[in-house]
Amino acid sequence: MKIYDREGTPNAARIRIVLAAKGLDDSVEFETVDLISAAQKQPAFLAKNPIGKTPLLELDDGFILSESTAITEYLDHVDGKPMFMGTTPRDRATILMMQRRVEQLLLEPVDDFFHYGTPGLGKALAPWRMPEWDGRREWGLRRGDMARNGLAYFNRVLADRPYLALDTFTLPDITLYISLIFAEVIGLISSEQTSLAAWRAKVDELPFVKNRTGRALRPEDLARLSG
Ligand SMILES: N[C@@H](CCC(=O)N[C@@H](CS)C(=O)NCC(=O)O)C(=O)O
Repeated sequence: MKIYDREGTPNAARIRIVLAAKGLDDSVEFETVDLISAAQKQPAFLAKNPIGKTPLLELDDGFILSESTAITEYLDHVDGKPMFMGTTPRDRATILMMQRRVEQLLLEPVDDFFHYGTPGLGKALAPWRMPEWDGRREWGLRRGDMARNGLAYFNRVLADRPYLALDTFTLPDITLYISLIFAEVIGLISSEQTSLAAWRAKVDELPFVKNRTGRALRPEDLARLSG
């Protein structure tokens, strides 16, 4: 089994958390994709994922999956003991409902703010993610406002429950966690979000979150992003 991703990126972390929780790290070969040079938009990668995004899972028989939710669904079920996707009809449905909320209200606006409201991943990716058009930056900033509203919403949700969907850590918690890291890096987190901060500190200590592989950006990526 092979995973194509880039160390330290938010969606890579989603899958690496699942792999760590399932004890699958040693069964996986990682192939790093240089997102900053737009390798994910070149024909070799587009042949595997026409959307041109990581992570991507490739099985030994050539079966390919993209989209973190779909990859998580697959990985979570390979041992017949789903930890993140729920088992009863109500739990599964609640997980998917909250998952969609986190993506729509937080992860997607944060991603848009990063790519449209800031220099994003830089010049090589600009033709795909940061093309210049009238109002581009304003739209990015508005998506940043939406992300702030999303943060306020999840802060309220977590004021009186331990995790987003169930009493245990499930798929939408993974998505919220990586969204918080992403939002923090680009300066969207406010000190008023105390429930989120407490929840984040608790999740930081979960062994499969703490011990996941590929936590940090590669030094060369850091240098290119800050240069
Ligand atoms: N909906 C996708 C989002 C994947 C995504 O946005 N991945 C980022 C890395 S964190 C990426 O490949 N960005 C490069 C690009 O947009 O070209 C998923 O759930 O996996």
